[in-house]
Amino acid sequence: MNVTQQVLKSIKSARRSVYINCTRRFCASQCTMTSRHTHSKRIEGLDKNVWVAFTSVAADPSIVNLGQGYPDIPPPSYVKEALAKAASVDKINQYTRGFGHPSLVKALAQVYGKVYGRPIDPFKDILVTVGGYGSLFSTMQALVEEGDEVIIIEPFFDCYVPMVRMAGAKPVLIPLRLKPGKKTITSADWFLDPEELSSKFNSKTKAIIINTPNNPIGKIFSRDELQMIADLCIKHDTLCFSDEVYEWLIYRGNQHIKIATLPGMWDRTITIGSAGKTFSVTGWKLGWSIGPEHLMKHLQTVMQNTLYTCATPLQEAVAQGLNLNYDLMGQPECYFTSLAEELQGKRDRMATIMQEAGMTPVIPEGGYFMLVDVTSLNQDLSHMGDDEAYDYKFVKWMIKEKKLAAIPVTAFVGDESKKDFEKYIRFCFIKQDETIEAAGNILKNWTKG
Ligand code: IK2
Repeated sequence: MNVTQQVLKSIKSARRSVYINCTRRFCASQCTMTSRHTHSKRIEGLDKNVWVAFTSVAADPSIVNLGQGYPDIPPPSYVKEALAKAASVDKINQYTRGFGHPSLVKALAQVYGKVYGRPIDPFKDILVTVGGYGSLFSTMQALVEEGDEVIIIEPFFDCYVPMVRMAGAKPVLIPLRLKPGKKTITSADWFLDPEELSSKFNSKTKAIIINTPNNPIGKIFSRDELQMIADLCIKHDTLCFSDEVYEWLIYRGNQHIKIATLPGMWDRTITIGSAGKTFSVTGWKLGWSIGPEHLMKHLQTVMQNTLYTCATPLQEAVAQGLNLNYDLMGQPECYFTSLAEELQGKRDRMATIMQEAGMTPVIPEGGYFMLVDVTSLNQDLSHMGDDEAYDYKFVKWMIKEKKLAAIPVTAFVGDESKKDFEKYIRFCFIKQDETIEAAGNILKNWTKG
């Protein structure tokens, strides 16, 4: 065979294998696509997703689902009523201002002006997007680029790493470490080593992402910890992306501090919020970024060229919910604080259930998740092979055999930290008391057996 024949043969065989892949994946009949159309480099290796993998169980009513973080308690009736009313007004069913419906950005500016203790410009300092996800995405796309490094604290909300990668940058991971030798573990026992953190900053560092209260641990970063992070941001002239979607869910004895309020930080911080988490309406998928105009204008550029605008009736209803609660701030009826009061009892009940079942919970200071160490159950899962982390196998086994769903915690860490987190699973406790008790019964019978 001469060279030309060899080249033709290899092209033919490459085409054949692409054809086979294509027909398997998407084409019902004949496919003439070449391999350069399979996927873009920016999504290489990002095809696995814990929510896609584990949320299908939610559809099975026989499973007690303490997995994905959404409430099964009802949202406040006034936001539902506001939505129905908004949808009955013809004008509100049409496009609105791209960067945020005027009544919503004004309401946000009012509420957060009070929280930050500084005026927030509704039209320049705020961008309304599709959920906290949309805020994170527009932040990364607008401010992070090829060659940059972005520091991410483990365990982290799982989309940070793919979003940094999709922006062409390198995620640099640093784990929270557990103080040794404590009997009752709270999320405050997980800490950042200052020297280790400092070693992660260099001239390529574009930003650090923090999440307080943290998902999945529930850690609320203290003022000292935030100051340490702020000092490093200022020293290395980096940005801070602060994911605060659980900002209102703070349990007694704790305080949520916005890093953007520390000296020198407003100018370099984008803070991410979520209507879904604020009003227990996760299906509404409305969120916002707040920050200085010189950064926000770039996020707005991303928005105007991608999604353009968000659903008007939803924005109107959230605006009304915010205005109503603005007037109640500081009073027990205010939903921003009353929800945390309600959840405090659920958190404590959940911790008791886990302890009675012989497991070690990490008591969260905020948010609506609880990590549980399942080591003491000694569940042998060797029959499930060893190509997955223990927590993945444990949760899959628990869903199948015990009809109880949780989320494996190694979904929230990088490869190097998997060994340190694979004995933890995450339970969500923004659930009706009956749901929590149903989980308790499963655990009681299981450990008795
Ligand atoms: N940031 C964090 C820290 C989140 O937890 C979420 C919501 N995800 O929760 C699902 C789960 O962990 O089970 C978001 C951002 C995204 O918020 P939104 O739902 O408003 O897009």
